[in-house]
Amino acid sequence: MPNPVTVLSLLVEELNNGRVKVVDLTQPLGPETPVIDLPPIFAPSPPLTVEVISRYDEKGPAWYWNTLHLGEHTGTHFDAPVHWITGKDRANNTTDTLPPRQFVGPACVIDVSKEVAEFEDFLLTRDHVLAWEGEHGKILAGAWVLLRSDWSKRQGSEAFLNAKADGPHSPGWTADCLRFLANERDVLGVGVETVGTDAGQAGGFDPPFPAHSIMHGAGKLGLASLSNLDQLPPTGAVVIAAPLKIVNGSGSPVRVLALVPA
Ligand code: 23J
Ligand code: MN
Repeated sequence: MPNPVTVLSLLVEELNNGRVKVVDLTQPLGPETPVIDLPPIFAPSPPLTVEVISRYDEKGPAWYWNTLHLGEHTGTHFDAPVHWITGKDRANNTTDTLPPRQFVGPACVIDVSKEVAEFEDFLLTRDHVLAWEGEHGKILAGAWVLLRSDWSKRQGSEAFLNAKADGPHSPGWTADCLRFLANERDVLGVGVETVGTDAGQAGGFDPPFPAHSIMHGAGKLGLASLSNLDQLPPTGAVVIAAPLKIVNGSGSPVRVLALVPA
């Protein structure tokens, strides 16, 4: 008897015949990978350093391997609810206790690349989301909302972090928009192409860092430093983003994949 056709056997067939593509939403992770630059009164997160343990040499004649040293929030990474004080007392709020169901979800991609090209401090509002929904349908509970800004196309740390005398400048979300997404749409989380889920100037917003404060306070997740969002349709992609199972971890570097209809 042939095996029954299931959604998973169909998925494998569609992957094999190219009707479903795997798009890598991850930046390369190396010593040059930009890391968030907080004001100097706060402790910095270190960039990646790599130390060779052995490379087919006297320290290990047949094997190559490295030791890594890096902040949890380096490069393309996952923010768990415990990362922010607003999420610190929630159940299952760490990288090792989040239900793995949350590591697979549909993506709503909001393209603001034209707006951001005109204004680097562009903030997505509730009305922008409502206009997007008018075109593409209501954002489903449990969906990732991904902000396509094309910011990942900026080459080098300086252009990517875009620090000025008054702090970094990069796009993000208004607090009102984030409350709408968390409370009225029950999203899985928000993802961005910039170094963190908040706008560059968000330290001065009310509340400070609203993407962190509001999303994590509601038990929602974050994805930062995403790439290739321009290869995703507005709806219809499925994102797989599973953090390392770090005990008590606040987040982790992550390989983010999207399954996309060709
Ligand atoms: C700590 C403080 C402020 C921010 C962040 C971390 C991040 O963006 C992050 O990577 O979670 S804005
Ligand atoms: Mn982070």
